[in-house]
Amino acid sequence: MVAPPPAAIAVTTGSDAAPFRAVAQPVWAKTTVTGAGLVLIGWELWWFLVRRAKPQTAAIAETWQELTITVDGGYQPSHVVVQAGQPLRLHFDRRDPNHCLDEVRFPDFQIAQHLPNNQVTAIEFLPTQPGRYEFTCGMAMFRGVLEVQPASA
Ligand SMILES: [Cu+2]
Repeated sequence: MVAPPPAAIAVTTGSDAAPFRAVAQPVWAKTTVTGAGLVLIGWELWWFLVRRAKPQTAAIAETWQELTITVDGGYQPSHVVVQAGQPLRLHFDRRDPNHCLDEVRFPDFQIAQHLPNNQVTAIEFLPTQPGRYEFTCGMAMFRGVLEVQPASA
C-alpha cells in the first residue's frame, strides 16, 4: 500500500493584488534575528532538558525560646517577653479546674489551644512581628500579654 501523494496547495501570486510586498532586510538584521532565535532555542532546551532544580534545605530552628506559664486563677506570669524571629514554645501548666481556663487563645496568631487540667500543654509558634499581643482564656476573662521585642542583632 502506498499512501497517495499530498494534494498540491494552490498558491496565488498576484503581485498586483497582494497588499504586502517583500522588503529586503540588511544582513545584520537577519543575523541578529537568527542568532536571537538560536539563543532562545538553546535556552529552552537547557531549561527543559538540562536544568536541575536546586535542592532547598528547610531552615532548622536552632534556638527555641521556652517559658512555662502557670494557669491557676489566671496566668502566671501574665506578661511574657520574647524575641521576634525566634521560635517560641510556651508550656502552659494548668492547675485550676475552673472551666473558664479550659482554653487559651492567641487571637493574633490564630491559636486556640485546649489545656487539660493537671497537665502541661506546649504551644509553639514563631512570633515574627514585634508588638504586644494579648492572650486570653476562651471567654476572654483572664488575660495576659505577650510582648515580642525586635530581634537583637
Ligand atoms: Cu474564661
